[in-house]
Amino acid sequence: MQLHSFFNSSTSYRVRIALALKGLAYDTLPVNIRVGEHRAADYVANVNPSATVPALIDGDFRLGQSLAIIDYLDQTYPEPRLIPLEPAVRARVLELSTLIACDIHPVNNLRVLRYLETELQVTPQQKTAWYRHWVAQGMAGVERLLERSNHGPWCLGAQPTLADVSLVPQIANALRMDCDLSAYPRSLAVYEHASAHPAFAAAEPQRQPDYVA
Ligand SMILES: N[C@@H](CCC(=O)N[C@@H](CS)C(=O)NCC(=O)O)C(=O)O
Repeated sequence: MQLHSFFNSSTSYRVRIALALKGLAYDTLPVNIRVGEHRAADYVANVNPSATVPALIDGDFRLGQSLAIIDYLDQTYPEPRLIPLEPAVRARVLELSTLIACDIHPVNNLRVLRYLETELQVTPQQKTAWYRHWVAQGMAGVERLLERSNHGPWCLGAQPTLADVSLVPQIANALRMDCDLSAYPRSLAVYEHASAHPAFAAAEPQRQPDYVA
């Protein structure tokens, strides 16, 4: 398998964690989103019509959208399962994962931040305020979900799931942007626990071949 990935992309980070948890070997094909490689005509036409990273190549099969990729991996390589089968547990995992993937990540994505800067001409301070506002609002929701359902050490039980795979990159991004996360102790405890896990560590941005400091 091959993964079109950018080291600092949290959606690529999700897929890297899933691949590592499942012990699947893959080659990284770096796509530098800072210089717009994800919008190159060939990439959009032949790899990922969403014009984003990540994209997975498995033989002739090409797939974008991190949650769809992880679901595909879960169907094709079910051990360990990241999206549980039992309906109520599965729903809890998807509830937490989609809060991150659909509510927090999209409003703080690179293209949104660049639009704020270049089209709406907000100041750097306003851009940072925007970023931190949506992290705070979203992470408060994550923390409330964990207060209801988290008994540690992972988000929803004794094994990592898509919820952890989604949460860890989101927290890593928020820390990189100097967000104050002290109000989310359960989320931070999961993050600390995951950081010591080899699969989560292997997927970290600084361990990727395209990493630049
Ligand atoms: N919903 C998509 C989002 C993909 C996405 O937006 N990825 C970001 C990197 S984390 C990207 O390619 N950004 C490029 C841009 O915003 O121009 C997924 O989960 O794969």
